[in-house]
Amino acid sequence: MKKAIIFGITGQDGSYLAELLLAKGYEVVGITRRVSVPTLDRINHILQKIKIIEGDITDAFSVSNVIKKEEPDEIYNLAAQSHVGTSFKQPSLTWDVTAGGVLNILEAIRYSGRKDDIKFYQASSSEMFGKNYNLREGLAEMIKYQDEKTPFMPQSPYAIAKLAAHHLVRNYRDSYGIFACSGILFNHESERRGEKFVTRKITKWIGEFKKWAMDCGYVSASFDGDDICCNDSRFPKLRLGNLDAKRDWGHAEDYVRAMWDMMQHTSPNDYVVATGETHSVREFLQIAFSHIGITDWEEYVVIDPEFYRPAEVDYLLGIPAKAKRVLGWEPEISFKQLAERMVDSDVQEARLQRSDLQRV
Ligand code: NAP
Ligand code: F7E
Repeated sequence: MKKAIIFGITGQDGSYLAELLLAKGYEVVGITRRVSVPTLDRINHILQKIKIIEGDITDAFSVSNVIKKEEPDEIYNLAAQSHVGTSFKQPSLTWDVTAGGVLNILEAIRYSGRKDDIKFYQASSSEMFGKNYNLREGLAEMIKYQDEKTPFMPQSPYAIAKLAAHHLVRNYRDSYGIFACSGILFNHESERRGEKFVTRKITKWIGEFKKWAMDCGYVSASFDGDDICCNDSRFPKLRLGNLDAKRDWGHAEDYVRAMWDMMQHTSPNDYVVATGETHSVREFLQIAFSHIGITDWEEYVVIDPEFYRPAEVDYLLGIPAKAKRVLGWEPEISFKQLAERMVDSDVQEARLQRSDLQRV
């Protein structure tokens, strides 16, 4: 039986990866940080099958102790301060966790006495490309894209920390022969996505709005100032930032498969993991709202400068040709399926909540 350690097991990807590894017969050890309230919601359903150890990747001692004691075959590092907007407000913490934490793990592997027996996966990000892209001819026009050969030009403290970590991984692979690979993952979402990321923020709002509208009859909904007014109660509009940003959005379930595939290959390497399609935030809004029967979504959204970033990444479209060629990996869940699954899940979740929580 193989043993894997997952740093970041309580996050979106950590929960899906833990499920995948359990299904493949792994012994799974998850590292969770001490918090004042439990953050185990995403892994509650598998808690009996995994081992949880308290630790923090910014604490080099706890990282090296757990690696020495558990003697894993594989280590997946999914831990990070992963919100780009937050990284502008907390750059130092973002750096310590997202870059420094990776150095702690790599050093711990190097001095574990088992450096040739441990494989390491690092969660790199398409944010590292920032403003850069390559061009190739499409049917009607030139297509902008990113792949493993696109130069990096990060646009946020988060992306810069991820890029430092990315280079550390390559350097430890070259310098010490550690089996270390990075998945350059483009945006991936799911029903378990954090609520501050734009897709989930939208679908969560839709779920709560639908519940509220149904509770109050929704026969005479009208717009009143900033909020939506229905009979005698109001519902705040959805406040968003830049709707023109384009992202290559896939489903997290598909992407954790790619992580495992990389670790099973005979040699370590870096791979772009993406769908090969790009869509704007507007397109996501259109699909998500029309899934509950609303076609004029603009009436429900307010643009709020609070959600604009000091520097933006305007366009991401990843070409996963290397992952397909070398690993045989391909995504299975489409953009439309992703958006509709997220809406269905949030509509269902809101339905289970008490109706008066939504009223203001
Ligand atoms: P997520 O939901 O934000 O999960 C992040 C995880 O990191 C959580 O388990 C969090 O623990 C943990 N963590 C944060 N600080 C830590 C610390 N100091 N010590 C130990 N653990 C810590 O992120 P995700 O969407 O699953 O993404 C997984 C990884 O892939 C991240 O590294 C992210 O940057 C990267 N990535 C994500 C995407 C994407 O689109 N999802 C794309 C490219 C790369 P708590 O639960 O306690 O907060
Ligand atoms: O923003 C725009 C925002 O926060 C997507 C992380 O997983 O993927 C993620 O980073 C776009 C941006 O994701 C709001 O300006 C508009 O252009 O959902 P997001 P992200 O910044 O692309 C990469 C690959 C990672 O590695 C990261 O860890 O949507 N946007 N209005 C908004 N974004 C947010 N969050 N909130 C808004 O209200």
